[in-house]
Amino acid sequence: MRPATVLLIVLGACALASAEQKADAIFLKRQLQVLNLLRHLNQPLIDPELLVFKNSFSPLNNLNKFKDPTAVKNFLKLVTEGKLLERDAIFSLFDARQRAQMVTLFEVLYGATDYDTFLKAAAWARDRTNPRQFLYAFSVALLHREDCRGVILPPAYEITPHMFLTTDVVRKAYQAKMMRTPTVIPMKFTGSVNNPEQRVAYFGEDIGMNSHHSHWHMDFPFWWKQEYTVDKDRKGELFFYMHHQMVARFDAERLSNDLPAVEPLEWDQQITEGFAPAATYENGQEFPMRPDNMKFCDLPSLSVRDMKIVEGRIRDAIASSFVKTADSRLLSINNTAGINLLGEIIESSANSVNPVYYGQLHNDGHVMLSKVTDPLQRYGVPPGVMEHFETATRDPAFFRLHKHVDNLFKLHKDLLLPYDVSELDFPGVKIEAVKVVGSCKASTPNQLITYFDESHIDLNNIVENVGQEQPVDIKAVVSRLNHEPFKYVITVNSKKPVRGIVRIFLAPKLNWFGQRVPLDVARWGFIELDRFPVRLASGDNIVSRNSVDSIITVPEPRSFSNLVSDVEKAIRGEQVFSYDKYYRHCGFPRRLLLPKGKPEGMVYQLYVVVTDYDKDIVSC
Ligand SMILES: *[C@@H]1O[C@H](CO)[C@@H](O)[C@H](O)[C@H]1NC(C)=O
Ligand SMILES: [Cu+2]
Repeated sequence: MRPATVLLIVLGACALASAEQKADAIFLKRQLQVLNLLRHLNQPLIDPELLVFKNSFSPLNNLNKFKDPTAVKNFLKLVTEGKLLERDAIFSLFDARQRAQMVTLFEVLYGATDYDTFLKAAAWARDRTNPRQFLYAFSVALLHREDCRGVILPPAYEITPHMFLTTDVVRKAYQAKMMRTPTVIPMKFTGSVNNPEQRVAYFGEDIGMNSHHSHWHMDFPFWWKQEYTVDKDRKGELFFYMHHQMVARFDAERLSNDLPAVEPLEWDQQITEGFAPAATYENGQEFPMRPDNMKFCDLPSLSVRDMKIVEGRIRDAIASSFVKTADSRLLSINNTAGINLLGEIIESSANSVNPVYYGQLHNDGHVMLSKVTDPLQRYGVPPGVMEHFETATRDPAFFRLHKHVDNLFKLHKDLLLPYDVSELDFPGVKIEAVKVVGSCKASTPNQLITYFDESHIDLNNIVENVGQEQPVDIKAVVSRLNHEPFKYVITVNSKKPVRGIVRIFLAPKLNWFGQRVPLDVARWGFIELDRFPVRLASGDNIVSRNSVDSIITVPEPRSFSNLVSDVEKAIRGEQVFSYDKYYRHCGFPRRLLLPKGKPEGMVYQLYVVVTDYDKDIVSC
């Protein structure tokens, strides 16, 4: 094996300090205010306290309470001159003008010097801004403010359910609301058995997966500026790694359904698979359908030729192992930092060393796909699902685009000199045995069980509320992949007491043709299941780790209405509300940790590595 692409990233280390604490009155109040602010986003505020802020707060009279008074003035100018995106328009992060407006609002909110100003400014801005534009700026600010640590954002699919649900469900929810009848509405995956791609729709359309993807892009915004105090270490590398894992997982789900690995998209070939989202934007415009076999088309300001030219330059950089900076310097990417430079360039993020020259291949790829059905805007068709991070993974073309992007990273990785043994070896430490054990007593060792079960989506936010009337309990129910919890039992022998990092990976044992492939080929498709530190004593150690503790995943989020009622009960002193300042919001849905497999069983290989903690650890 050429271990050239074994990744050494230690993100989990930061999460180790986590500890739950009991929420005090201040925290509870903040949590409730945030929930009230995000409720019925498309309707004007109704919470009396927030209404006061909305009507009486004057950003101009409080300029000294913002780190960036210019941002405040600029945003105010947009508001007073009526230049902001209309409330009922469709906000797109990929639209430079709409994004610039959002970033200005983000800078206002993020730069508020204390929590009160942050909240007042948010309440003031909320009804003056496009709801999703506001939501994105507010969420990113909240996730990055010290004084909001631990505050929980409700699940994305319950704040803006239109972005996650199909039209039929939305319509039934409206009916139920009008009749004031509590209702549970079943949601089906789009498409039909006539389309083989539909077999993996449960993955691409999983609400948790879509939320995760959009959350990741809020934690690592491509527009993040270096002047913001939070440093996004190795953001470009993480862009590669997160999407690489998504593609590997998609391919594992495909194999579980007898589908071959996803093919990369190419700019001058037909997009074989169409996609019909069967969904409607909040403003009533339908997400467009893309028929089978469409070709990429030139957009008014972006041509297919541009895409190929920019990609050619990226390929040149990879092959020559240098990138050209905007001020005409050459930077080597033939080193461990190269993947980060390349990631920033390909995404492209504000950190790209040369956005003019290398373009924004990934972002523009999303736009090329989202606008392919009406490229010249002859029919005023709104953008497709690929335009938004919270809807993109529904479309099989998302994975095809990301396979294409992933292959560029692979080209680069394959050109790196392999690590030598001394870089990866952990002398004196040896893994003697590994097994996985199901949580259920009757389970067979090394056999893991997956199944589908139901998950509920709280639809209270989907329909307008009239005055202060009691909400009607309306839910959607979706079928989602899940698995029985299990644990890894790893026997590690050590010659002396040491600390190690354990990494666990999984991949299907056979490819689509039923062949075993060499580990060096298979490694690119391995899914990371967990990564954690261990203390090893001398002699044999039994390392036992529960699947639910995986740092790759997060548990099911609390629903919007449960969050509200839990906080309200805690405020009244009826129950304790615990929170964790270091809670890691971002993670793959726990339910999707394992690929589906097959009813008759499917063989996977588990790959476990222990490396030297002291060499791996990144202090943060
Ligand atoms: C990358 O650097 C190594 C030495 O560290 C060298 O052997 C190799 O040829 C370089 N590769 C390229 C493509 O320059
Ligand atoms: Cu993405």
